[in-house]
Amino acid sequence: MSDQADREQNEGIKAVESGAGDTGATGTGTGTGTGTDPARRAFLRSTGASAFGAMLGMTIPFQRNLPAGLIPVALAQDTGQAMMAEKDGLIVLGDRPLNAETPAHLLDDDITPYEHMFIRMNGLVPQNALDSDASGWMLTIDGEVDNPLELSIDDLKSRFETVTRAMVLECGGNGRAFFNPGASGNQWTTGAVGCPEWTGVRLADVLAEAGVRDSAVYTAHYGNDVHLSGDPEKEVISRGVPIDKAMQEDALIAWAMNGADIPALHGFPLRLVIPGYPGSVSQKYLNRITIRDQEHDGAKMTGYSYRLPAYPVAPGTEVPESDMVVMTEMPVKSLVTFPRTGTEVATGEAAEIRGHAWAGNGDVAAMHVSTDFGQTWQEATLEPPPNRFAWQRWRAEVTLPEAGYYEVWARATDANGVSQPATTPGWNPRGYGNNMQHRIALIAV
Ligand SMILES: Nc1nc2c(c(=O)[nH]1)N[C@H]1C(S)=C(S)[C@@H](COP(=O)(O)O)O[C@H]1N2
Ligand SMILES: [Mo]
Repeated sequence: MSDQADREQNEGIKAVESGAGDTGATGTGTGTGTGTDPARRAFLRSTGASAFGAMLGMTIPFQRNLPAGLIPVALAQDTGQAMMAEKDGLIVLGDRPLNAETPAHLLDDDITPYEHMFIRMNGLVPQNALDSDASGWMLTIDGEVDNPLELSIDDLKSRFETVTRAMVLECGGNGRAFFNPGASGNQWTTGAVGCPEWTGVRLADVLAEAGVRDSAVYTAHYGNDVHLSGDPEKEVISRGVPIDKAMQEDALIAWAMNGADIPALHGFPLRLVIPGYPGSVSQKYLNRITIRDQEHDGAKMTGYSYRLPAYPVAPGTEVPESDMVVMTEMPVKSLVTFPRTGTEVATGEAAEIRGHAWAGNGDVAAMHVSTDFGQTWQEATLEPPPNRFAWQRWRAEVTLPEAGYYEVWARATDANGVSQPATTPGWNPRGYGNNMQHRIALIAV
C-alpha cells in the first residue's frame, strides 16, 4: 500500500474511532473560524455544554466577570451556545458560522431527529428564525416565468398538495477530512448527513403554476440569512439546480421537519429540499426563487465553490478556475450506525451490524460488508426506502473468528452498479464528493 493510502486508511479509522473527526493532520482547516490551532480544535471537538464554555472563554475577554445568563444574543450566536441547546452529541467544527456534524452511531434512526441533524451555516441565523417569527413571510417566484407569484405560507398550504417525504440531506463536503492533500473548508468526516422527514409542497407544482418559460435553464435560490460581515447587502449563499432537476417530483418547498416547524438552524420558516444533489442547493430561510435563462452565478455557485474539475486530476493539482464545473448528483454512500466504533463483541458469535445507504440517483441496489479489510465481502440485507431519496436500512450479521482487532467496512452499490471505493475517490481542490467506504473498529473478546 502506498504511503498516502496508508495514511488515509489510518486517519479514516482514527476518525471513526474517536467518533469525532479528523485529527487535523490532513485538513488545512481554514475558513471555519476555528483556525488550525490544535488545542482549540480539540476543545471544539470535545463538544457538549462544557465545550461551549471553553469556547466562550476564548472568544469573550473577561467572560469570567460576566454574570451567568447575561451573554448577549449576538455573542451567543457567535458561539452557538444558545442554539445548540437541544442538539445532542454533535461535533462542532466551527462556531462562526456554526457548523456541526454527527458521529455515526448517533445516526442510527431511520428518521433523523432534530437533536442529531447536522448543521451547516454559511452565515448567521436570521433574527426572525431565532424568534420563530414567520409573520408576513412571502415567497417570490420570478424570472423566466409567465406568471410571477408572491406566496404566503398559507397560500402554499392551501393552494398546493401537501406532501411528506423522508429525504437525505448531505453536505457536498462530507468526507472532506480524508482527502490528501487536505482541502480548506469544514473538516467534515462522515457526519454531515441526515434523513429527516420533510413536509411541504412540490417545487414542481409551484413552478408549474408560475408557468416556466421555454427559456428556463436554471433555478436561483435566495434566503434571508445574514452575511458574516453583517453587511445586509451581501448574499450568504445563493445556489440553484438545472430546471429539469427542479421539476422532478421529489423536490420540496418545506415548512416542516419531522412534523414540526422547521427549526431555526435548519431554515425556519421555509426551505428547499432538493434531494440527490449537494445539500447546498437546499436553500434555508427561502424567500425567493428566480428562474434563469443561464446557469446561476450567485454566491457559492462560481469559482471553486461546490465545483469539481472537469477532468480527473492528480492529488494536489492547481486546477484553473475555468476548468471547474458545478457539482450535481451526489455519489452512492453508506454508514455503519450500529454498533458504535470500538465496541467489544463476543468471539465466534454472530453480532448485528446495521446502518443506512443512499445514492444521489435515488436508489441503492445492494449492500456488502467486510470484516477482513475488504478481502472478502458478505451481502447485507437492504430494505426498500419509504420513498425515493430516503436512506435505506441495511443489516448484516458478522462472526469474528478469533479474539482481536477487526474493522467492519461497508460498501453500497447503486442501481447503475457503481460502488463505494475503499479509498478517497477523485481528489478535487475543495474536497467534495468523498464517498469512500465507512469503517468502524470491532474488538472480539
Ligand atoms: N440560506 C442558507 N441555506 C443553506 C445554507 C446556508 O448557509 N444558508 N447552507 C447549505 C448547505 S452547504 C447545506 S449542506 C445545507 C445544510 O442544511 P442543515 O444545516 O439544515 O443540515 O443547507 C444549505 N442551505
Ligand atoms: Mo454543504
